[in-house]
Amino acid sequence: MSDGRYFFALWPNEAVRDQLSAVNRRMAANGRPHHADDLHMTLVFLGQVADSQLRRIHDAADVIRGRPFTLHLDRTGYWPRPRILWAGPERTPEPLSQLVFDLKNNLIPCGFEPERRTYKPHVTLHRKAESTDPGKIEPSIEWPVTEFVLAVSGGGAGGSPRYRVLQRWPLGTAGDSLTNDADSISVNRR
Ligand code: 2AM
Repeated sequence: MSDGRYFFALWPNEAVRDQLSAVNRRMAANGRPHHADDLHMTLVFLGQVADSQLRRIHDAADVIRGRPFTLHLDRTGYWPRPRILWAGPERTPEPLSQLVFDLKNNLIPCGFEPERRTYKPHVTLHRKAESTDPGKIEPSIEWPVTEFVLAVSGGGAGGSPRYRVLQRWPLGTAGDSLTNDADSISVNRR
């Protein structure tokens, strides 16, 4: 069992990340802002994973086809109990719901119980945030989603990013995966 907590997510490109960071700065929510490189939208949270499960988790993602789509991040919100300030879409696009559904479904044979709570797409901007005045993001942030990733938590010391992207899968082409080893990105065809 490795120490990190694993999750499938959407990871923003640089332009989207910069716009999210700008919204975060404008909200000035005190608390702990996420490092810009950590901004992401979780699809399915896995938690700790046994080494023996990792191969099967990759296999579950390999067969996802999905469709590219655009995510309109048009609002911020605040959840008082976890004190999280987030950005998200007013409406969940159907290809996003389908992607989450397919991932959860494919992960059942790997031993993961699907989360029962309704999926609420959000990008956490700030933790331990003071109550802020959530509202619309105008103009909305247009996020062209063309891939999903497997990421793991573990860093975060000394203000460095907390999360690391392990692997990327393009949407629309089942069976191809993009590995992201340090700074080199290559395409694996199985
Ligand atoms: P959050 O941003 O709403 O806290 C890595 O920790 C990612 O997984 C974060 O995006 C976090 O969501 C999410 N996450 C952490 N613990 C979780 C849990 N128990 N259930 C669902 N998602 C979780």
